[in-house]
Amino acid sequence: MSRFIALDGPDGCGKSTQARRLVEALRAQGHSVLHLREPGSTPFGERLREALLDPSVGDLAPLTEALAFFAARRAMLDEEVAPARARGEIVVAERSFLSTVVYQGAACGQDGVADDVLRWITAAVHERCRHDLLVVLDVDPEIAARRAADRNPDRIEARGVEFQRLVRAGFLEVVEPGHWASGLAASGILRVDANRTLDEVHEDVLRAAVACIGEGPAAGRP
Ligand code: T5A
Repeated sequence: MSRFIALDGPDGCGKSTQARRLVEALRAQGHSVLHLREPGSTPFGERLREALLDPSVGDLAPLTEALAFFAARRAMLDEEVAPARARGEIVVAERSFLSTVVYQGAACGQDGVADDVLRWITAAVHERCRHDLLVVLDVDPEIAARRAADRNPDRIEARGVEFQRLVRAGFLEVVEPGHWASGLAASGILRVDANRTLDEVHEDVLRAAVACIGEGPAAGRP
């Protein structure tokens, strides 16, 4: 039975590592799983990713960034997610629209893209293809920065730990029950404490994914 699951959270929360482990665990259980990342996973999306993360591109207005992330997202939904769902596969993606809501919205304060604009574009981009489960890996920015200390920061990571504090606060807002974003994922949005060991985080992520896969199909879902 097809499911669309995304792992999201601040920079360095461990989502790439956890996505890899989740994909391996689900495949070991016999599921057919497609592993994607945002932005990216299509030729168009990977080109946009290169531009969006390139420090030499410099500053962009939050709306400019948001539209580019949404463009890459829609291409991924059309070219990768929808066909995989039609084949009955499970899709595990790194990041989701929550990142745009947080990074280009809440974390930019007064300059951020207005919430009602983000809500409208999200609904339009996901009109035919929605998530089943969104997992937010919540991490202390200092811990995340230490984990990623040996890497060269990309254009967005270069905004530093203060920006990551705003990003974390933004993710904590979207996981609140009643936030409009949870209405776009059939099994809702789950916060997982990602300050713990890799194994502890993996256990929670896998449990949530297995529960989501075990739930009956939602109306209209393949
Ligand atoms: N962005 C993205 C937006 O602004 N808007 C959007 O709409 C979207 C989609 C690219 C950037 O774009 C922004 C957000 C980002 O700034 P990205 O490639 O996902 O997105 O960038 P990062 O989040 O920076 O990805 P990273 O690969 O750097 O971080 P991960 O995936 O969170 O972390 P991971 O798994 O690579 O782990 C980092 C290190 O920590 C260790 C790992 O082994 C690794 O060495 N680690 C742990 N160590 C101990 N305990 C744990 N629990 C650990 N978890 C991980």
